[in-house]
Amino acid sequence: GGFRVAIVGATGAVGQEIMKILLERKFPIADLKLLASARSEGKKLKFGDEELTVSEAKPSSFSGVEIAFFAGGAVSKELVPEAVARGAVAIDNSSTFRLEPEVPLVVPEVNPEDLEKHRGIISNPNCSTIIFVVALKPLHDAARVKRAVVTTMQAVSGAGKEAIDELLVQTRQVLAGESAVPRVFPHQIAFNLIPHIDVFFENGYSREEMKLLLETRKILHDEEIRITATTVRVPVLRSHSESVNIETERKLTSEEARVILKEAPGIVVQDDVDNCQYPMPLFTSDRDEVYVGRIRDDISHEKALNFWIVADQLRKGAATNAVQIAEALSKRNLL
Ligand code: 2RA
Repeated sequence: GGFRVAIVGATGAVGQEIMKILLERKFPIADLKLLASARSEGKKLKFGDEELTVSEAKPSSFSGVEIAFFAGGAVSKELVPEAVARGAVAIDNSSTFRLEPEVPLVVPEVNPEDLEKHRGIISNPNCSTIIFVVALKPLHDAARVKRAVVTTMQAVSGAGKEAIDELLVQTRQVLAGESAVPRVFPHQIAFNLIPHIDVFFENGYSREEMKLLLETRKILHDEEIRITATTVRVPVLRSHSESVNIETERKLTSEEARVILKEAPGIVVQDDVDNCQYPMPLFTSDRDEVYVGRIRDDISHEKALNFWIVADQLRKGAATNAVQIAEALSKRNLL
């Protein structure tokens, strides 16, 4: 038994994580095709006790494929429709189709029912959106969130393998008293913070900041919710962190919110400041849950709360969510 699976972008940070998660979660695979750009043709990658050879991703690569994971990037625009035309269901981590009306944008703990209406493509939300909506959804259901103010601190892994290497190399350069040369980011990232992820629009917001607003509205099916975001690149390797303030329709105390979050799917509450217990990237990396802490009433507003979210960007922020979508599709006989 098992599915005939393809991974496009298998050699990148997210593609490698998808392979790891498929094994870890024992997703049933009859055949796995590793696809990437021409320059990766012939590369050998380990998959459990097998060694698989990467081939160049082309339209013909998808013949016979049932599930095609797209790790992200511009290649999705051309190849996702080719995969679907050949009968595959495409789970796409790129932003290409996320806001298309007929494409479900899904976090399985939040809006699994949206999978029912897929027509071949399911989009994985942006990493900072995924971890945000996992924590927001239970509070939104309980007290209706009217507005959220979010500041993210995003690990370099969000910008891929080269970015991870860049942070490590620059850190060594600085410690060795050499000048750190920025290549992936607009400035040196080691020992720095860069409030600039993706391109800026006329309204002064970056595409990353607008994704949080537009994707959250689609996932929660709530076009009223107001969100203003600031997304920042920080010298952390794997996990994204988010400082959140929400204003709710019905007053929600921090005690009530803590109980709700403790019971919500995919969330671990780490909130005991007297014992220095709160979510931190060093702790959450290589885990799948969304960690929430620093839950407290907003002393400046009678119907608002602050909390702090941290989760592994490569796992729940990308690969784990994509594999969970495949599991949910299989369980609902939607493949
Ligand atoms: C980033 N969210 O962090 C984007 C893509 N993963 O760079």
